Amino acid sequence: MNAEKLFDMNQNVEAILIYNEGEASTDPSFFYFTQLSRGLFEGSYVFLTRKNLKVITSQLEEETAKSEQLDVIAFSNGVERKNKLKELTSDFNFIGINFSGLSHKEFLGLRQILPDKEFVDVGESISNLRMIKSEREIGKIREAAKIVSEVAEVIPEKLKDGLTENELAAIVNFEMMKRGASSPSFDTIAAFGADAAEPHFTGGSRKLKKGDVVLVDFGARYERYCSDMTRTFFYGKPERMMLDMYETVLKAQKAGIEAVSAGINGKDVDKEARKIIDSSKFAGKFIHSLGHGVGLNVHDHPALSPSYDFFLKENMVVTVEPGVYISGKGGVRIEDDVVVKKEGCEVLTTAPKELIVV
Ligand SMILES: [Mn+2]
Repeated sequence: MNAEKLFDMNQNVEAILIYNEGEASTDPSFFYFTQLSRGLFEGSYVFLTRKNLKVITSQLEEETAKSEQLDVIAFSNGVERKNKLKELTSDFNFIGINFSGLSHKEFLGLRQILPDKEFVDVGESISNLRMIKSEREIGKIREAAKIVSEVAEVIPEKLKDGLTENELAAIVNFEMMKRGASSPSFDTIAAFGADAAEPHFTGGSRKLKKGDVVLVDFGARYERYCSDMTRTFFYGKPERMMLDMYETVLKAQKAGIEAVSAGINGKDVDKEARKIIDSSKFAGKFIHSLGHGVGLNVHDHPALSPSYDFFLKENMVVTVEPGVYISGKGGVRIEDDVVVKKEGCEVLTTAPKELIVV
């Protein structure tokens, strides 16, 4: 996928070798190029030239790779693996690798197997490629987004006195997997009352009680692609201030979505949302960036942030997620995933956003 573009960006590189070490150091770029939706592919390589893509993997996963119409070279032991690598690279001197996708130990190992090669870092080019999604990738994110949107609609009916934050997170995870997610795309955040004032709150034993705000930030993984969405509910009648907070964040979120379009700088999108919060009584309480890219990683490039100078391009997928947080009281965040279009954007996470008081 897009290998030619990658070679255009790195004229001196003759071939590219991406290594997926496995649990300790997974390189999502391996899955970007192969689009393999099943399997672990520990200790596997993808080898790219301008015209060809080959997967080098153990016999254990040979069939999985072949079932997705990939050109596969299988090895049965470490010696065979080394020999295959030597053979494949024998005509090339300059080999691109992803410096940030490979542990130092593996790099030293690679240098030992291929001592006469020059290794060039193509990591940044890969991350630039990965920002712009193909139709196939958008299809996977769309499905991951559909799952979370459906789950958001059943959250209100699950809320009851005494439910703990961890229990709600478990329910959300179960509901996502029931609808086809392979896993959550990150640890689900379920925060009640004052805990919602902490944007990255995890691991909660607080019990739900009337008057609490309920903030749920969750994502599904579908064929390795992620969604990421936040909805905020109220359990019982909230304080006036919390209702104002909700209204302000929703207005800012809509302004952010309104501003997303190809050719617009991410920091200007951030500014459109931020000025609504900063001109309200919640000025200064929006303490993080407006959004980030989503793809094989849940926090992918680019960022929508006051300090990130970057122009959006068609088919990037980004989140729009303003929030307001008041220590001791709680917080509100509303987050959607959107695909950048030539004009405007398409919202993938379609769960309702109007105020819900259970
Ligand atoms: Mn997010």
